[in-house]
Amino acid sequence: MNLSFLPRLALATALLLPAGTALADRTPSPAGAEVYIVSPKDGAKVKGPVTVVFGLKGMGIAPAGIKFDNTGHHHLLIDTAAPADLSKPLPADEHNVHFGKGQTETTLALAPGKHTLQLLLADSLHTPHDPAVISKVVTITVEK
Ligand SMILES: [Cu+2]
Repeated sequence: MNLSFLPRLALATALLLPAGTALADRTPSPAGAEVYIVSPKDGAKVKGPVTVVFGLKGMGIAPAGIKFDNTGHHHLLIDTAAPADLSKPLPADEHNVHFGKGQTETTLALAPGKHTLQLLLADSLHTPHDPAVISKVVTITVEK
């Protein structure tokens, strides 16, 4: 079997990519895409349980595993900072909650006190888009 075409094919592919394009396959996000927390508002004092409503502009929602241009699913970062390296799939734990069915809100049982909430959209494989579509941090206080 003659595989000599393979190196040439790889070279041709590399030449088609714009300068600076990483070969790691992060999904592009369209210009102007924005994710935000509709409620609660930053600085809000609320009583638990807390319903968090997700907002998205300029992109659509698709369930995890479904690859479709300009879509993703929500991830809610609870009391944690966004990962420094956004080129990898997001962890899934109590601080990094995936909404892989395409949900656009959730209700959280948060302990009384201050909490931070931040939304991060990610692609079908749970990796943030490039550039990342990430919300401002919302800080709330849950009252007893
Ligand atoms: Cu995910």
